[in-house]
Amino acid sequence: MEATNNVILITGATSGFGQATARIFAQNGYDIIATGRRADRLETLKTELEANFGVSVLNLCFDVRVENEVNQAIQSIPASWSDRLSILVNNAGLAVGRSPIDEGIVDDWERMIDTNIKGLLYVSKAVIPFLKAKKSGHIFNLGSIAGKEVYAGGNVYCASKHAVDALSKSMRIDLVAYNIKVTNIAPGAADTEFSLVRFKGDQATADATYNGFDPLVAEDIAETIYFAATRPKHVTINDLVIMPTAQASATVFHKQ
Ligand code: NDP
Ligand code: 8X3
Repeated sequence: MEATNNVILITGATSGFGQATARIFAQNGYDIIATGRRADRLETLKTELEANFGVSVLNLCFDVRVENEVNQAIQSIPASWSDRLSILVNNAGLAVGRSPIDEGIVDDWERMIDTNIKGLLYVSKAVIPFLKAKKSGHIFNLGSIAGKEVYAGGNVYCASKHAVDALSKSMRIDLVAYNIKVTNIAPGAADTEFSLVRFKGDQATADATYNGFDPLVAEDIAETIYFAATRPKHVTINDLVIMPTAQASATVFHKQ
């Protein structure tokens, strides 16, 4: 039987926002293209989603920083999937370190710039032709409150998310003639693996990030993406800042 489900491609589906987004779209009948570097996690997710929701999951294991890996992976998508691809979620990203600018580690800077900016560009360039061909589609870019404001030690991460913010605005202009919606999602503090990655496996420091208040959870962002993706054809939600209730800005928290 010919597959008819819409398809969503999510980068960074092995954890956090990406994984929760895969789950909510699968629950609502989308076939999922799940990507990330950790193949074992992709396999576990595929087994779970196919068993629980009766959808199909195509796993693509690649590093968004490596342009030819991105291109090979995207070009390997069978036409029976790419023809139905309607949503791209550019979610893969990370912060590494939180040092004053002069104490920053160059390798950390490069990981953030290569993943958050260049990776998003490589994936977008490879996927957009599928959407353009259909003259419809929806791209979600995971920005951050760090793409709207800056904070001490946030320097390069904030710069990378300001770049995502600018790219969301630019993509919207470049793609409007093709009926392609672009939504920038800018969350505040969310309890995922983000802080564990930022603090290089230091669990105590990662946990301390969320002490004394209720942070966002991955499902809060997944539900928001699903809401924005299911507005009527003539409506685009351009930009959403989503904060924990106890967080008023990048730096102002009400902690108990
Ligand atoms: P997680 O660490 O839980 O998830 C990050 C995901 O990105 C993982 O699936 C990881 O997969 C993937 N990823 C990272 N580097 C690469 C790479 N080089 N190639 C392919 N995939 C990669 O973090 P979140 O879910 O919190 O973060 C998702 C996005 O949301 C990021 O862009 C982050 O900057 C942004 N964000 C997070 C906030 C937070 O407080 N949590 C707030 C605002 C924005 P794998 O390791 O398997 O490759
Ligand atoms: C992640 C949120 O405040 O740590 O983008 O930058 S923050």
